[in-house]
Amino acid sequence: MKRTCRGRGRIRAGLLVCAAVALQLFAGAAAKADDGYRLWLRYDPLPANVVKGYRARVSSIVVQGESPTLDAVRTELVEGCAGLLGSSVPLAEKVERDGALVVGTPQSSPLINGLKLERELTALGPEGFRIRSVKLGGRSATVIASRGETGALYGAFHFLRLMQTEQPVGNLDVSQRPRLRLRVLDHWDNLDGTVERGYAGRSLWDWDALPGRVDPRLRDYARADASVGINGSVLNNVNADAKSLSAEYLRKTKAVADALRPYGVRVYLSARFSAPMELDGLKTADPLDPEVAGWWKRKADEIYKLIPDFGGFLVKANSEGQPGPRTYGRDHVDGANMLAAGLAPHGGVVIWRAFVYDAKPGYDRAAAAYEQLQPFDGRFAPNVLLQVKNGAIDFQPREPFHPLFGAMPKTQMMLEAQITQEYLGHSNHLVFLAPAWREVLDSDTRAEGPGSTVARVLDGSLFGQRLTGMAGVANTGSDRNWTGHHFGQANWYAFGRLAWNPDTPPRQIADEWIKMTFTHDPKAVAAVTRIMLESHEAVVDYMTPLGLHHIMWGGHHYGPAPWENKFERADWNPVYYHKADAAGLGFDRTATGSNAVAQYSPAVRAVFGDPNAVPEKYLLWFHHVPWDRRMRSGRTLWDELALDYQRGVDWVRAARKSWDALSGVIDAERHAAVAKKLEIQERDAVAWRDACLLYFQTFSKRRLPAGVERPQKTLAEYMAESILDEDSRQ
Ligand code: GCV
Repeated sequence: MKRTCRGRGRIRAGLLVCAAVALQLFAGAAAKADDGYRLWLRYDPLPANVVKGYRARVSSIVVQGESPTLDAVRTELVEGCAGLLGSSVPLAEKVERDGALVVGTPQSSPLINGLKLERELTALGPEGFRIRSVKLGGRSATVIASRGETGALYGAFHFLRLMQTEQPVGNLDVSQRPRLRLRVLDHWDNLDGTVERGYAGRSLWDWDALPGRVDPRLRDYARADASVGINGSVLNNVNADAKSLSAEYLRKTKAVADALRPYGVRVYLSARFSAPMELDGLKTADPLDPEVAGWWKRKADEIYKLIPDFGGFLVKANSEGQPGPRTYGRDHVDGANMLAAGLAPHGGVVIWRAFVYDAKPGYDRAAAAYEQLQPFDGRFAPNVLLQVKNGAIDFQPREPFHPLFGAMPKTQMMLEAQITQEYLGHSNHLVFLAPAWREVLDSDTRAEGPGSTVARVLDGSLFGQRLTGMAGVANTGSDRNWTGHHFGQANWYAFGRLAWNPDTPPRQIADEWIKMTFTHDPKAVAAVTRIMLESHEAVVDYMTPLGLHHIMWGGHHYGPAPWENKFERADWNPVYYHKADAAGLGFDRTATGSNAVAQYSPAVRAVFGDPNAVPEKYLLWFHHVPWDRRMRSGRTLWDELALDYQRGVDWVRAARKSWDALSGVIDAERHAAVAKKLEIQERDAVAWRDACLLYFQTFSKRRLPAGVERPQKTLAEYMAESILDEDSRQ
């Protein structure tokens, strides 16, 4: 990558280069300033009175030392400060006036070295940072220091965020370190440029053009990641093509790794378990075969020669048709540990997915992962992590926490969240996912008594796991605004913020993101915050209230199809999940049914397993209950269900009104784009309500309660075709 903003003796020249680079950053953004390309790193000028306060604090930028990451720090601060403050802030070699911003590590910066911060920086680790207002040689300065250059970059982004959100920067004393070590985006990107479950255009990686041409957009991707602390990127789909491990594709991956590295983003690859057979004609991929183990070891050596900081392999094994150790009569531990042995000498990890389920007749899919993996607790190698989806089915609008959390104390466990909205209206519906993720993170597994939250399983404070992490299935693509829906950007942002600190309140995340992305207008911020914070609950209301799940149209998973029963595999059919009949609704996972509830610790089981104790939001997940069951509101189940669906529709209408009222505050282009999406969302919410209620009514045989609108179409019409039409694809 081209070096920018050089140091000693070349400050003026460096500044010009920086300014040029600054203009190039988000090149093309200039043509359409508010097309969403700049994400939350817009750096548009702050109001004059705010700038006045910051000017004295930010009068020069001092980043001593030379490296691609330090260049990135310089470039970001030069552009960010110039943009926010409305005029350039010079780079300097030393502190010559009040208001210097001094950034770096004790190794790179004699100024920072002189501050004797080693002990505190060591405690914060190479990605943590310290920001302090200090006196340097009698001048006031702000120091952003870290033990590692990536930490210094994170600190620079933190400082910029303070200004972007108009926070005081006068008397700073901030210490931060990430709670989780691996903060990774999983891209389900195929080598042909398509993205599985991607709704924002094509893949960001142009495999055909790589390694010769590296899209400059990759740097903006890396900047966005770094700005929220994301430090890893799995480039290819977990439904992996063995070719991604071929010498040809590894050279392409190296080019991507080189582009992301300055921003602290390491690349990982999804590994197809049968790759030794497909790439080199081995007779088997049996993990206990020495030839196979040797192949993987040599492959790891080959990769690390090209990419010394390669993160490791993500593996979907023996799931949905993918090969794995069980294909060869071995188990998950045999498979994961064999791969781990090849990566260990290089410091790489294996991220083994727990999304495994078999097509056994009469079983409960929600119980499958636990059955298959829990018995292996304590047997995975030290560089293996088990990546567990938030719930036991599959990224549903709402799921109770996965029973594996808390059940494998001797296994290093990561959370897999889905940022892309496979089951949540694709890139058409406005759904802010931070509250949903917090619901899982805050869930109490009770594994070690009260307070044994999923967040504490993940960060190692409950069981002492050394490797920690969180992965998010990315929602990025080649669309100009990256995520299809402008509000999809908020979920990318929120994922990074929660992976950095799983305790971050969703309200804070929304507030920051809105101010950085849309507006500082207090009324508008309040209105948009409200829309965002309420949105997840509303989508659950109009899609799957009270614990319903997986009742989407098959295949594309967009829109309602609770009637669907066409797939050969029972557990791919909505009817398998809701079990509606004349007696009632819901999946009995108690002792009278599948007894999957027994996989939770006794204290949790006692709550989830009791229809009178379970939170009603999970009622139909665990229980089959009569249509006339009295709910806590005093209403019957049928009436409650119907009113929940209606409430979801009402919410979308109210959100549309609130959004319309912001037309003068939000720029016209993004305002109109979001308004159009909300229109689709309302149409879809109505379809969800009508289709589900009409269908469930064929079992309940009850009238719709007062307050629920008459359906707009007949059940036959809804069943005739999915709502994923041309409009829904935009
Ligand atoms: C990548 C669900 C999705 C699949 C996905 C799978 C997984 O089944 O529908 O597209 O495959 O989850 O997480 O592996």
